[in-house]
Amino acid sequence: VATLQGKIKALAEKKAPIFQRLKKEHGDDSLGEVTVNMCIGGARGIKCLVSETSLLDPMEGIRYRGRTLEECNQQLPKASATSKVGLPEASFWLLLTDEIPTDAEVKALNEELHKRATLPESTTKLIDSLPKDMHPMTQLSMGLLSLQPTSSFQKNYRSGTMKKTDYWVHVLDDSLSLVAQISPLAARIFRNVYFDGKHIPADPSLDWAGNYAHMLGVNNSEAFKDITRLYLMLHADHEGGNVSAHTTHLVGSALSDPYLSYSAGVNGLAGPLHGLANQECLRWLKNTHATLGGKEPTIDELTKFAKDTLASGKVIPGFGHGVLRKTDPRYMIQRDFAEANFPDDPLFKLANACYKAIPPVLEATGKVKNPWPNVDALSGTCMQYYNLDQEDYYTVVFAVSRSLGCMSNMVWSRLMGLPIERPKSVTVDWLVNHVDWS
Ligand code: NMX
Ligand code: MLT
Repeated sequence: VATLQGKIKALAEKKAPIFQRLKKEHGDDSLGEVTVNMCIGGARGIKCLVSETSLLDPMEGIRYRGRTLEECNQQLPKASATSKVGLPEASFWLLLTDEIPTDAEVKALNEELHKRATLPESTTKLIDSLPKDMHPMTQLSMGLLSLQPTSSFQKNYRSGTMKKTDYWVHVLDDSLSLVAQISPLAARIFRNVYFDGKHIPADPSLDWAGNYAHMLGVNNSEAFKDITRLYLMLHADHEGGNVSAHTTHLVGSALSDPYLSYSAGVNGLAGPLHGLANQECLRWLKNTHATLGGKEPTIDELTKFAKDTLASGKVIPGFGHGVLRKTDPRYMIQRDFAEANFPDDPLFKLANACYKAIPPVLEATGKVKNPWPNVDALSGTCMQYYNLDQEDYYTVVFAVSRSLGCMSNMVWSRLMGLPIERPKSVTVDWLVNHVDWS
């Protein structure tokens, strides 16, 4: 923790004067106008958030601290000499410090996470008492809330002795614990819902993601551990404006602690237009596969399925994006993994056929700004190949990953002393009175 703290502090000291100069010397510079469509259109394109950890380019995709996901995958330390996947907990270090950690640093981080991973009895009791048909995301959100009394930030704020300049230290402390606890919590929910509460103990010799895969207990192969590592690395962060990151940031800006904030973020991730799309997408693929009697679909057949989905008033899950304007690089990286590991899997073949069939259907609507697949179009397909085919659980895996980005972002928000978030809202009458009707 001391090394991590020292690195974050040193980076913050480098950044602080730049931040202060921006505030003082350029505080009134314009970053563009706000139009009526932006105001009534989900704030799309308005630059009104600072998120230090990553930046999304509509064509190129996300960069973690300036590095593309391909670069992260290459440069981040690996679990073993044979693994080709950058470790997600190493991406947590990168998001926090702007540095690729050494193997020794990741090892130390993993030891720290293992130390903090125990769940209090109050949490295990609560989780074990929840009905099995309660959605796993609801359970995860409740589990995170139940951990809230352990928050160091909350305790220190309450004691009245914590200086504003020390907020981040306690947020970092909580973040490490939350990241450590979320994987056993998520695994416990999985085993309760699908395996009658037969739990698999953690393996402290494993890395954070490998251990999570191990505790899920659906597949003992190294390939399943690797796809879990890849999944958790790819979903970690997507700049600050997506619903889960933005919600976590917004709630945190009121100085709610990391558990309260991330539980709220998880609730946003549970929506079908955001993280839940991976569950919806696999369900869509499975239904299509079953309706076709398991045979390979023609493009014409898939086009008809896609049109039927639109005609029923639903969106086609896994396609489109609020910012991206081409195929999500996270989709492409998962596709490469699938090509290399299970090219003949029927659902992967179906997902590939969808890549050809669906974009023209969406384009033909004349309104969809990005007809290309996003990360959710393939993540479930990868997981089901390794026996994780309980699609209602998929968004929980997304949430385990997104804790890395949301927590890193929260540390930096407190370091920068960002204020409570409070944008201005207006009424439709106000808009009517403020536009030029002539
Ligand atoms: N299927 C059907 N209609 C769509 C789709 C889609 N995949 N994508 C966009 N549209 C519609 C959208 O509903 C809107 O219709 P209307 O004007 O009637 O309300 C219109 O096209 C314009 O939307 P866009 O400006 O292209 O997209 P927006 O930024 O509003 O929304 C998403 C972005 C991601 C919410 C939207 O593309 C969508 O609903 N996709 C399917 C769900 C999905 O895959 N979500 C996961 C996103 C990634 N993640 O992990 O969070
Ligand atoms: C995400 O990873 O959060 C999604 O792609 C949604 C987004 O960026 O808006």
